[in-house]
Amino acid sequence: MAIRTWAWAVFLLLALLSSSSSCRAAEAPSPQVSADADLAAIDDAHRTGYHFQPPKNWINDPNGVMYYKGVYHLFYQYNPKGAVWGNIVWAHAVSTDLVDWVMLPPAIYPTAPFDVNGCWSGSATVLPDGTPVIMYTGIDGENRQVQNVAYPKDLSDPYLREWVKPDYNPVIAPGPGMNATAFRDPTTSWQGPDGLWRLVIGTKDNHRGLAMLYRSRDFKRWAPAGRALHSGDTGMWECPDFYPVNSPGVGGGGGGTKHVLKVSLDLTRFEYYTFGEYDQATDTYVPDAALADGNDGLRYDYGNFYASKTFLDTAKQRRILWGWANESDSTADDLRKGWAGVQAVPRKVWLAPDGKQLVQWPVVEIESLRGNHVNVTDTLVKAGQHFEVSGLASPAQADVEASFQVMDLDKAEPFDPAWRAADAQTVCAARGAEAKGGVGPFGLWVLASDDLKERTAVFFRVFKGGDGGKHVVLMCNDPSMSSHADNLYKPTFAGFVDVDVAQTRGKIPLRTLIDHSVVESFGAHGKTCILSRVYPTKAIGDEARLYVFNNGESDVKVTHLNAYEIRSVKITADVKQNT
Ligand code: DQQ
Repeated sequence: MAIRTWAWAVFLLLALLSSSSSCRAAEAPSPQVSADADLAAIDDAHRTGYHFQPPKNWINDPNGVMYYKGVYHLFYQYNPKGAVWGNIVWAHAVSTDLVDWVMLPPAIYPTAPFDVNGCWSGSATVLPDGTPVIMYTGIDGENRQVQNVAYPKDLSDPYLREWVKPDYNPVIAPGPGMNATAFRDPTTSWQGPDGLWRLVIGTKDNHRGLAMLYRSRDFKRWAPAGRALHSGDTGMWECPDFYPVNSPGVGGGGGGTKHVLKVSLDLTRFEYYTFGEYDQATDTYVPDAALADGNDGLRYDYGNFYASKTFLDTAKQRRILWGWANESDSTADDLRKGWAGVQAVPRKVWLAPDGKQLVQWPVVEIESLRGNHVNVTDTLVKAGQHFEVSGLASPAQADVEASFQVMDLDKAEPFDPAWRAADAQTVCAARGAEAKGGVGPFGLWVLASDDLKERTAVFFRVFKGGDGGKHVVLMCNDPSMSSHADNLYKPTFAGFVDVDVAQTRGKIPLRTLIDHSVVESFGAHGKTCILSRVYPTKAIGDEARLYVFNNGESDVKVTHLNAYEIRSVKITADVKQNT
């Protein structure tokens, strides 16, 4: 016993000596080491807790999203070799609840002449017998963009781990006169009354973006319809998506089905959609007359959200939308971080009851992540005031649902007629969160530091004198003060919100999902959505704060606000990989 005590004393002494020497080392680090360590900690603090991202490397478009045998599949564009775009394969993750994910090995990667230079975006179709088939763009040996099919190797595996590419690929190649380097991203297929399958592929003819229609009886031989389902003077159309939504019966009609066509614009990197009538017999699509193509078109999201894709969740009879959010930092930042790109939370999407636009909402499963919450009710925020919503352990990973009520709509400034031709982003850039107004800006400061020098504003402004004398509601995301770091892209994002504030007695609801470097907001119950990427240096982890602010002349009441902590999702490796 005595020897043991003695041995312990020697051990402790040695341990103390070694720890004090390592302490000394820690007290006087070389400035470079310390700066690197600080940067690494900040980089780590920007990784998301519940927005999907793999442990490392570059990701972009969601691909082939589907539901199969009780499992949700998310494939996505992935560079297995680094944090910049390149070496593109289809990475694969599965989930039973759209919340926790199992990471699987890449499902589709270059193996054959028809995809030797990359496996780009595409879609999944579940055939009537339950067999899923993937159609994706392969970059062939001549760098042409061709469309290939892949089938599961083992239909009894609900994870669909392995995929087989038949030798008869490619099944669609660019025809004579077509632009072979702009011919990609096939949609999910649909079957017409004649039994033929249809799909569209994004392409361009000079500056005209096109959704080219193809037909097939057997999913193997595809014939061009020789025309576009729709086109627009917008440059290349990437990642088209075409799907039906049920219309509840606008204007007293009996309801019916509208078809949505969404495209991603390569030139501007934003997406827009139209919806209208699709005649199955003639394969014609006519968007509703009120809906614009291009810059003035409706968007799923007025922020950082691209290459999106929907699928029908047959388990819950809902349509789910996935979209990619790129980084807004520099390539050098991404290389240092070792990762780039996240997916927005999956959103349910449907047609608004008034038939004027689509509405989106985070899938209800996300709410299972909610933990502790704080609540604010009927709290007046006077002109120029703000208050902190305290009590959450970390508002850097939170879900905030609030409703604001404008107390004096008469204070709304007139809508400048010069803004009529402008988009919301231009208006909001001219009148950012710091510019005092009549009604607004009011809303949230998220990912804010306690000295408020870092903060991202999500807010509304209300103007009067819009069309028909109605108020105009603008929703903005202003990241101009979001970070002390340099070399960040900090665009002000904005969308108009179709809410008649005179009817709602000045009430405008807002939900914001905060996830370290993601601020994803849903205005007016999902009518206007804005996702933004920000990189605070102080407002990270437990140091982040959440505030309500009002920089307008009219008082604003927070009629209710619930802020929830959100637990991190579980991202696990596939157990079968280790066996
Ligand atoms: N990303 C893919 C293309 C697609 C683009 C390549 C959109 O198939 O057009 O990674 O982000």
